[in-house]
Amino acid sequence: MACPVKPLQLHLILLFALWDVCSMINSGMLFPRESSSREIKELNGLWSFRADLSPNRNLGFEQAWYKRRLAETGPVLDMPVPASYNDITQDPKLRDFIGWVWYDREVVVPSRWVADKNIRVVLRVGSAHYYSVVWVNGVRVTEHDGGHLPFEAEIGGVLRGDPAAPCRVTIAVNNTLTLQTLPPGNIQYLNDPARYPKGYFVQNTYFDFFNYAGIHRSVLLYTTPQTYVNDVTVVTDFADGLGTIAYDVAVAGSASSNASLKVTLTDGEGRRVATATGPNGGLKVVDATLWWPYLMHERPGFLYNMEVCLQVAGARGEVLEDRYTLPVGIRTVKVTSTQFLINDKPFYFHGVNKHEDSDIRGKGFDWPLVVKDFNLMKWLGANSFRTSHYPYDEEILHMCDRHGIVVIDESPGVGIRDIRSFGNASLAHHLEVMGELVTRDKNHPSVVMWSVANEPASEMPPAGLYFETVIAHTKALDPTRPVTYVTNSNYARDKGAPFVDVICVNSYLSWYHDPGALDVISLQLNTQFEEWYGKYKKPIIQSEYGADVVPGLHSDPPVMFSEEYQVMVLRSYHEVFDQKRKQYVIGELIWNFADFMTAQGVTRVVGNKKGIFTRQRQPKAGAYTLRERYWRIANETGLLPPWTKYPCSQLRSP
Ligand code: GCB
Repeated sequence: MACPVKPLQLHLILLFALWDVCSMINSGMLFPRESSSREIKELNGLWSFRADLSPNRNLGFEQAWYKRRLAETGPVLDMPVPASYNDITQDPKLRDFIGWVWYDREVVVPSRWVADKNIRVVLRVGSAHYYSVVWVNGVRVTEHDGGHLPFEAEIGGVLRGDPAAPCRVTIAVNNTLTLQTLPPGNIQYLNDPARYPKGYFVQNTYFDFFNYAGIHRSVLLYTTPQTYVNDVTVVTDFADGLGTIAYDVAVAGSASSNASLKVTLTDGEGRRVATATGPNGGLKVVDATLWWPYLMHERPGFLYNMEVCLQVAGARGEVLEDRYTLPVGIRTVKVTSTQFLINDKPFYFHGVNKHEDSDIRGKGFDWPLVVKDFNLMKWLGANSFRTSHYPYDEEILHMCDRHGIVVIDESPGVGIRDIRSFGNASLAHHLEVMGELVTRDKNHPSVVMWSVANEPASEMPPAGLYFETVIAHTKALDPTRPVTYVTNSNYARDKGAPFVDVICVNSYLSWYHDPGALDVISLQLNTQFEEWYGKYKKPIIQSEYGADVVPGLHSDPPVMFSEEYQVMVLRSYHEVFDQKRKQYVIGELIWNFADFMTAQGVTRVVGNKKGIFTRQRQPKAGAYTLRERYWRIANETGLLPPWTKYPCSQLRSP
């Protein structure tokens, strides 16, 4: 039964959700960093693991598996963390498993952390997909709804309860999606006894990537003093060479009202360039070096370090300190009706869409893969990417900050296509997720825009109020960045388009529409742009376009799935981009950077093959086409250091 959203109900929900989100924001989610007052202990490596294969998937809770070592309640597997569990074994049941899986491991905690009552010990999970419950020594310490953002719990109290006990961390993770989760999904029981065994069910999803699950990002313990820097927010600006950093520090803990704060800004060489005192204020930087995107400036990704030093008097009059250092890039972002401006200069997105996806690891974070991908993006001449279709590991955003790669930061709002996913519960959760995302990523200079969703059913009547609310809420959380969602609907029927700052449109001309008809791309793409711009007078990014390629398949004249066909699709799109980027098209993001795994289906040949790189990161012909183009655009529009001038002689034609 459809659940239409009523305006009054919606606004009440919004109020509650806002309150929730604000209290969440106050709780802070600073990236863990070591300092003279903070230590970190990583819990990555091998954990014990068991999938709950019982018919109702609830045996683990019924038998309280969290009360003892997992190995004491049944057979366990070795499971690496971080990693998706799906592709680690040869068992198809585990690859396609839906329900609760259980992880545990014991950790040696330095005795000083437990003995010293001035120390807070925090357990942090970078992300686990989708729903998590966490116990320490059998005590439930937190739970989290959502598969792509961090969560944490202070566990010092539990550890001090029995200082002699080893610290056992148990995490139960459930990948079941509902119409109210982000992304949404639903479980369907197939009850025909002639065709399916008793209790048979499938999980339907409305997105095009494998629903990898498990503990996907680092798990760690970190310490802070009892009165500590809980959050930092910076907003930067500049005028006439003078950079300004407005900062706001949230302090938490018993002595927070007596804390004194000092903020020191240093440059790349460690020279002090500005100082301030108090929980909020401004830093002025004379002759500021701005943060610039890769290929837009000779010195991209410049970061200052902002150290916050908090001091309180201890019980015996001693000074207790907390120090936290935040990298800060000084830059501005603005949008006009035809341009995207970074530091008041037009910025053209020539980039990619990505996925967190690779062989064996699934969506598990992996440094070699991350660094390889950055090298490939730089090789390609890409200056930007969209975190399609969920927030990525924060380490990736740190890389973007340092390398000047510009990011459109997307929420996991992908596949909102069922009318029931526009109801109040979904909306409240979407607002909460935007709160978590903005709290985590607000200080990254590389993040220039929020994307609240990908290809929702934005033509459905509730979509207008729904997205007006989500977008207004996101802007309230962060008034400094534009907000968009990515659409594939029709320009005239799209209910949310009036509320976005930038139109992001996906289209697969000569692929899903008019398959094989390369000759219609130019006309249809031109019409697409003119209609969207004519109606909304907002700058447009072609946020997806592309074609599947089975690597090594050749055909001339080109046919679908051959390397030549992908090249022709790209070239046909590029001709139109080149006309329209003189007017209001502000970017092009290829779908996709690399091949990635999907659910099985008749249109997917072991996953989606629209990558310009294979899943193993080898270039297809389209990669060379794109490389030639991106470097040419960069050479035309950027101010490149001499070593990056693209040597055209090295171009290889497909
Ligand atoms: C889209 C989706 C993306 C898909 C892609 C495709 O529009 O946004 O998630 O993977 O099309 O290849 O079908």
